[in-house]
Amino acid sequence: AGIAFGLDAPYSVEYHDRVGSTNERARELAGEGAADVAVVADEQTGSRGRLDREWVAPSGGVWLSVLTRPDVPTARAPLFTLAAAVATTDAARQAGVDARIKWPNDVLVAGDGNGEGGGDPDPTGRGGRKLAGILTEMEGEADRVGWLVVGVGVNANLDPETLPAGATSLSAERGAPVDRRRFAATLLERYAELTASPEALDGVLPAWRERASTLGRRVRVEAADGVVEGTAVDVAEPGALVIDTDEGRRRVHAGDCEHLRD
Ligand code: BT5
Repeated sequence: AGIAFGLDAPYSVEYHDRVGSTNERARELAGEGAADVAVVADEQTGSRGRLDREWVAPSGGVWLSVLTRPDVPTARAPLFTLAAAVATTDAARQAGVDARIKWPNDVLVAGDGNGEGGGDPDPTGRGGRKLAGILTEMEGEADRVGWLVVGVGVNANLDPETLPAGATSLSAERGAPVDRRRFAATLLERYAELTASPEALDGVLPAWRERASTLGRRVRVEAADGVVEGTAVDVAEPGALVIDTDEGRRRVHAGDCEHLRD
C-alpha cells in the first residue's frame, strides 16, 4: 500500500488503498467538473476491462485512471488510448522489462517463441503474455471531447499465479519488485507529454509503431461488422489497424485482436 504517497505527477493525484474501480471514481470526478486528476489505487474490488469484462486487480498492481478535458475533436480520442500504451511500454522498459504493444490496448512482454523481431528466441517462455490493459471512456460532442478517462491497469508486483491465464507481471519478468511510485510517475509523465497538445498527438502514431508487436503479423480481429483476418501492415489515424486480407486492404477501428502463428 501507499504507492501514491509522494507520487510526483503532472496531475493532481487522488490515492486509494482500495477502491471499486479507478475509472468509476474518475468518472464521478468528471461529473463534479474536475480535470487533470489521476486516480491511483493499490487494490480494486470491481474493476473492468473492455466490454464489461472483469479485470483482476489485487493489491500490488498499478491501477490508475487519468481524467482530462482535452481540446480535441472526439474522432481523435483513440489516440489517447494509444498514447497510454506507449507511456506504459516506456515505463516498463525503464523498469527493465521489454514490452510491446498489441493493438489496440494491450501491453505484452516481448517475444513469443515464434521468431518475433527477426527470430529472437524467447528465453522465459512467457513472451506475449499480458502485462497491462487500457480502458478508455469519454463523453462529449463530435467537435470536442468533454471529458476523457483513460484507465491503465499494470500487473506490477504480483504473482502471475494469482492472475488470469496468459498474464504476467513486471516483478515476475524482472525477477524483483518494481518501484511502483517511480513506475507510475514515469507513465503519467510520458502520457502527459504525448497528449499535451494537438501537435504532440501527431507524434503518437509514430511512437506506437516503433513499439508495436502487432505490425507485420498475421492477425484475426473480431470487429463489430465481422471477423477480419490477414497481415497487420500499419496503424492509421485515429488508431485504426490496417490489415491486408485476401479480399484487399481493410481498416478496423475497434475489436479484439488475436496474433496468429505464421
Ligand atoms: C483491458 O480489457 O485490457 C482493459 C483493462 C483496464 C483495467 C484498468 S485498471 C484501472 C482502470 N479501472 C478499471 O476499472 N479499469 C481500468 P480487455 O482487453 O477487455 O481485457 C480483459 C481480459 O483480460 C479479461 O477478460 C481477462 O481475460 C484478462 N485479465 C483480467 N485481469 C487481468 C490482469 N490483471 N492481467 C492480465 N489480464 C487480465
